[in-house]
Amino acid sequence: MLKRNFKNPVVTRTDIPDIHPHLVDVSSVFNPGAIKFNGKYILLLRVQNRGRETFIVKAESSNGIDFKIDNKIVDFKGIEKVAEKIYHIYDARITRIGDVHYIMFAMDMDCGCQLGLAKTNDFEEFEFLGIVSEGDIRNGVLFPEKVNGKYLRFDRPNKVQLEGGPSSGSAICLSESDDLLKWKTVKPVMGGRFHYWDENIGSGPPPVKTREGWLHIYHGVAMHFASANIYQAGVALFDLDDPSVLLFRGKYNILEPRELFELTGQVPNVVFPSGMIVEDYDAEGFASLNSKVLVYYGAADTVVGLAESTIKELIEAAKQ
Ligand code: BMA
Repeated sequence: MLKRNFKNPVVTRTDIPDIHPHLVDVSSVFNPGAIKFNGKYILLLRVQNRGRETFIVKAESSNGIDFKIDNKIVDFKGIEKVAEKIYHIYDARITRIGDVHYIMFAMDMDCGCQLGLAKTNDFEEFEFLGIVSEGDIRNGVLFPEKVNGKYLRFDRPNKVQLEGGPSSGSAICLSESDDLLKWKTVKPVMGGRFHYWDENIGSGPPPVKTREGWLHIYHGVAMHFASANIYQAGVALFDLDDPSVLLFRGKYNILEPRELFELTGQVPNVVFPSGMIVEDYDAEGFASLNSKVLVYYGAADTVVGLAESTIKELIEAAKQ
């Protein structure tokens, strides 16, 4: 039900300039965070080199479709002070709270996957604020405002499926914090639906405030096929005053791998939504019903796709 942009994929490996010594003739670019800042569409891309190392690189556009890629790697100042080895940072999600933009990302470390938090005021300088998780966890997405006096996020604890293999999880949790640094799990708010399209799940882009609730796009993995897991996107609505309450959850996915660039690549059969830009908000800060919505997603862990919808259509899909 999301409509793909006809220029898809909108960012591919050949768009990434060589950034010596880390990024030369890169392998892939996917799972971007997205936000509109000073009228420009910003992506924080996950770029992977041939050593399968990943780096975050910024891209900018004036129309949301044609992106100019920075010729430097995002430097999260202060991250070098982390004593333990960080193998990768990836899958950045961007949330504006007040005038500050926060970036939450996954960090692969020996102790498992952690969530890191950084902030920026201008998308030029980035300050690393710390590791904001304990245990193996991924897909952390901050809410754009405090609710009942607390900062909130959705996150997704990993459960290891195969020894040494990729880990995923089947429950999205709500967590709360007073300072954005120390977090406490409130409770699991949405589980996987065994036998259907979303058996394992994780948050996509950060939740969006609408008159009908917190609108949340997430990814679901169908794991009951013989040779490949299928990653799709779906949508749910959570209560505005108590986001631990799931109001509606679409029965059908809203985007599934169909195009060749989604079906084949490093990891076949993957659409992984990670960035969402809402064009219009009303005077009280709610996303307008008729607002256009741009959803940026990683396709086959290889390229970046763009698909469009409206707030109204997404709410309807959640209620279906
Ligand atoms: C998930 C994460 C994503 C990745 C997806 C598909 O578990 O690792 O970063 O895009 O799998 O491989």
